[in-house]
Amino acid sequence: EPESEGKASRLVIKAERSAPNKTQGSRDENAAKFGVGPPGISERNITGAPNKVTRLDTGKHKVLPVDLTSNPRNPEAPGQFGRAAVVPMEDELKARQRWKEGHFNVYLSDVIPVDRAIPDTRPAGCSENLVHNELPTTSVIICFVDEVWSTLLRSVHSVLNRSPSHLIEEIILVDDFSTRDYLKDNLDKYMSQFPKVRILRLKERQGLIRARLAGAAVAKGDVLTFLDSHIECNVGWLEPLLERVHLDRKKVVCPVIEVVNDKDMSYMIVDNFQRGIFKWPLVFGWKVIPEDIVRRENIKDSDPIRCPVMAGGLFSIDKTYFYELGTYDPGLEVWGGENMEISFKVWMCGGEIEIIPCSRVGHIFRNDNPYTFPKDRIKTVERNLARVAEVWLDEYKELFYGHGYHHLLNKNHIDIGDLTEQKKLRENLKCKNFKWYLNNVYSDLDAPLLRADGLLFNSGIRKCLTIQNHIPSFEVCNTSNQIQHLNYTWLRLIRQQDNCLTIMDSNGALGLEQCDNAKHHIRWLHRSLISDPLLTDHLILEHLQRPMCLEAKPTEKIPYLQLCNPSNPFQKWQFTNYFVQ
Ligand code: LR7
Ligand code: MN
Repeated sequence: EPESEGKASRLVIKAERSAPNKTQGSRDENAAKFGVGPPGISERNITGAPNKVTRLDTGKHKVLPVDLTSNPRNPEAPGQFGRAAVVPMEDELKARQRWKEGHFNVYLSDVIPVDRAIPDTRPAGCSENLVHNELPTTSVIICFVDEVWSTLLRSVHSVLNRSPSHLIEEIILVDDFSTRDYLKDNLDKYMSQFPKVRILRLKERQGLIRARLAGAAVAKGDVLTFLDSHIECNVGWLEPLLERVHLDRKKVVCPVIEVVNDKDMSYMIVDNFQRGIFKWPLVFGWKVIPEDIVRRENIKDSDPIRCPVMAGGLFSIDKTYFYELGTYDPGLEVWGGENMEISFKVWMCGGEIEIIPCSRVGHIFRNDNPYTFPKDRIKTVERNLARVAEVWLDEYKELFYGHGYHHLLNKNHIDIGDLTEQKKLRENLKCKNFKWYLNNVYSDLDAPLLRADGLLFNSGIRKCLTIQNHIPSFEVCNTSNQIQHLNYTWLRLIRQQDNCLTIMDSNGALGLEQCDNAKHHIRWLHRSLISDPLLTDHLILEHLQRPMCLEAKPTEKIPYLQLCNPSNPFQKWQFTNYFVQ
């Protein structure tokens, strides 16, 4: 007895945020069904990979031609041609102190020319591509809050210097209520030398989502092009984006996002063939199309890449189409999740999202936001994601909540706001459902609706849990017996239709009660949720102070809760099918 108690109290619930490893249920059928895709989407067995980047000067990549379009006045300047810049020894302390102004090397940004040249990193052939004469014009919308001066300027210069002027209707800088003096006092004067640049000042902090909407509302171009405020547009970045929108106004297109190194400000080329994807719980990432697929389907490095989701910051969209889609959900706050929302909306409501490899834009990736959040950052993003899940994921929202977001189901804990408008919009637009999206757009995602199902077998009495008239008992296992069929859900409920297995009284007797995803006292830990390898076959009621296990007592008809004991076979349970390990 003491032995088992000691074990039990050491039990730790596994961190749910570490996504499940492998799926048993194969989704190959779905992949095979996929027919609409251009190269790069219809593949099977795509293996995940981070957004790998390769330094330009490592010698692994061929030397790239430099950007001559900006014809640098000062070829020897630090950071020129996208080279790494170096902080002089005597200024190291200063550079370190200034890091926090932007969470990147602000010192170096300030010494690099605001109109520096960068290497033309486009795949071969891009510079010879032809585009239509009558391309739509675009309004470039750059939102910022407390952006570093030199970086904001470099963003604007790169747009002006590397875009055909007749295609730029305007550049709208949306100041999301910055607090820094140089942005309030000097920006208008600096930008007044560029007639196309307009500054829109928001009266209070809106967050990037509503700031973009404010920019869109005053935009006069045919196409909206959103950019972050710490980017460098590369040679010929704009024409291929507009060409694509011109060919099909429902294409929402992104440049390849390259990396401006946060430490030395060098311009780094990224690997080819990367798709924007997400993992549960709606975490954005990149996934390389495997080499054999690229070979078999003869994908060229300049071919558009269809993406299940976009990164969020850099894209072009036809303005009237953006409004047809109802823009972003204006109920999203400050930062995060809006890329998921627009991506699901575009795909499910008749559009497409593509990365255009001939269009390339460098972006400074930072480890931290250099601005403050009006409310808690984590809570803001969680709430945004919950809104997206509620509106777009249908029954698959259980996978979202089941990957570490159970607490969002507790309505007392969080208010995700009113969703009526968003749901109505989805209906009015006659959008397809999330299952369609999974089958047709993102077939390589593991998305089993349940963790496990089938019969629940007890190793001790070698019988199956049977539920008749709301009363659990045991009978000889029989697959054709419907009252033995159970689901084990992402919210960790053991469910038969609308009824869930629960504890009935203080003696530990089991019974059934109405299922409700918000109820935490009916959740059971099993298998991959339990860190103790000796207890993974057990079913542990989650909410109790001291972990208690479901046990089949050979002497009783009804299962009971008992102290967990790793070696007790009457506490070991197995479902017929597991969809995650
Ligand atoms: O409250 C705010 N108001 C703003 O105007 C917060 C931010 N902003 C501005 C900010 O100054 C910046 O220009 O909005 C822009 C984006 O904010 P970042 O740079 O802090 O975001 P990020 O680059 O870390 O994050 C990515 O995900 C965000 C999720 O909401 C946005 O979609 C960003 O645009 C997006 N950036 C990219 O897609 C670039 C590539 C990153 C990747 C992958
Ligand atoms: Mn950014």
